[in-house]
Amino acid sequence: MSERHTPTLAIIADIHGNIPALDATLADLERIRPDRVVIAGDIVNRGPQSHLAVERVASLGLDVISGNHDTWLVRLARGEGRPGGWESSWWTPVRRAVEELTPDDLAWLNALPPRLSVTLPGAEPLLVVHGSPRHAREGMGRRIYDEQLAEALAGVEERTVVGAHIHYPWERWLGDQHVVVIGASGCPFNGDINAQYGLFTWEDGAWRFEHRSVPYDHEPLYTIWSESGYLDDNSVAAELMMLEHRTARTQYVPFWEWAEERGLPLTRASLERFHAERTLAPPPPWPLTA
Ligand SMILES: [Mn+2]
Repeated sequence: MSERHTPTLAIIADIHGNIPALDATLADLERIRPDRVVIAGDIVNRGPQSHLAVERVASLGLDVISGNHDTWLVRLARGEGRPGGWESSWWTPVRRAVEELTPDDLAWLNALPPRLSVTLPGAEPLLVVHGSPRHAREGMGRRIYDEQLAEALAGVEERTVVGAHIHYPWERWLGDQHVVVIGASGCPFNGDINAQYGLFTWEDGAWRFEHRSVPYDHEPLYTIWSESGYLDDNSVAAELMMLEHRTARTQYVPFWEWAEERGLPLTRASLERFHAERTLAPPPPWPLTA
C-alpha cells in the first residue's frame, strides 16, 4: 500500500530587505520540500536590501501577495503621500529603500495582489493575507478583540486564515475559523532573532500550524547595513531598525509614538531619554499555554 501524501504549505512574510534571513528560510525549506511556498508580503523596507529582496523573490516564481510596506514604497516612489520632513535624517532609511527600487521592481510590486486563496489537492482552501482580510495594516494577533476580528473576517469562506504583519507568531480560533499569524523572516519582534516562517500540514481534516525558527549569521547583514549608506546622516531611525534586529523587539514605531505623544523631536537626545525611561514589556508568550 502506498503512503498517502500529506499536503504541506510554507508561508514566509516580512522579509524586509534582509537577504541573509531569506536565504536561511529557503535553506530550511530545501530540506522540508513543502508542496507550495507563498510569500505573504513586506518584502521591502526596514532592512538594507530592498532591491535585492524584490529581485530574489521575483526570481523564485512563487505566489506572492503585497504587504503594507510594499504598497507604501510604491506610493512614495511616485511622490505620493510623502511625510513631512521627508528629506530629514529620520526618513533616510526609507528614502534609501525607495531609491534602491528600479522601475521594474516598482512595477512588479505594484502588480501584487493583496490576498490569495491557496488550494492544494486533498486539503481545504486556506486564505493568505498580510494583515487581516480587510486591511494590510490590521494584525490578527493578541491586540485585536474577537468582535473586531469577526468584522475583519466578514465574508471570508475559508476556515483557515493566515496573516503576518505583527512580526510574532499567534494562533486563535473564532467560531470554526482558525486564524494564524506567522513569525517574521527578516525582522521578528518576538525576542527571537532567528528567521521565522509558518509551515502548514493538512492532518485529520484541518490545517496544523508549525512555527519555524531558523538560526543564521547576522554579521553579514550588519556589514551590508554599514556599507550600504543606510547609517549615513547619523539617522536615528536607521539605528533603531538595526537595534530591532539585534533585540528582535519593536523599537522604531514605539520610539516614534513615544516622541509624538510628548511633542519631542525625533532626535538622538530624545532617543536617549526614550531608552532611559522605557521599560520593555516581555515578549509575547509562545507557544500559547492554557
Ligand atoms: Mn512587516
